[in-house]
Amino acid sequence: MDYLLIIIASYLVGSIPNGLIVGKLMRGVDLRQFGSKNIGATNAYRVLGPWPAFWVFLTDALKGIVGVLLGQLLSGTALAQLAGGMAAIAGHNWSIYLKFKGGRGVATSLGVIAVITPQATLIVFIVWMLIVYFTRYVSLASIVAAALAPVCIWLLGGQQEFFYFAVVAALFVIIRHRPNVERLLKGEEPKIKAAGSTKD
Ligand code: NKO
Repeated sequence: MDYLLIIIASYLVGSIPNGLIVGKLMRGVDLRQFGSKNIGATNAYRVLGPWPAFWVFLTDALKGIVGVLLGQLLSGTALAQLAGGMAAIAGHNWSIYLKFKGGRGVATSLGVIAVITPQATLIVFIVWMLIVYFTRYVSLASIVAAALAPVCIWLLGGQQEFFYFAVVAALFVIIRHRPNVERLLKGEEPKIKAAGSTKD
């Protein structure tokens, strides 16, 4: 019963489309119609600019944190925390408010692992930043960072449940980036510009 409540509550929280809300509130723009048409922080940056992107990232990551905390509050076991986190990610990716469409789950997954394994989170975040800096492909950075998460947890000797959770979360991130992967392979994925840059 606890688990059902944790999963439903976290799924509903995860479903909140922050990218859509921030876009509408701050710029009167529907992110689903511009750029990559994704509702994540990257497309918010691309279409709306750095500040809206910051808010989308923060609130999307917060949904993952809230999922874990709901598991903590309503049950307390590691498994319940992971169930809450996973339900929040699923809500973000397949939102009940968006006819089961949604985002890629990168920021929300980061929120979850930030609570359960801060050390591994720091490493994957740094790797993500380096890949974005050197290649300018955010999608590539997210895919590599996600794949690295379970490896880091394993190398750091984290709990086995955390490792399995990270494998599934990484697979979610990767499958949600399918359109990006197709564009990357065709050499058509747009690179992200540095803030304030006038270069294409
Ligand atoms: O619009 O399709 P797009 O080009 O926007 O976007 C591709 C992008 C989508 O993701 C986002 C979220 C950006 C969040 C920035 C912080 C990232 C830190 C990354 C760590 C990855 C952790 C995954 C953990 C899995 C277990 O990719």
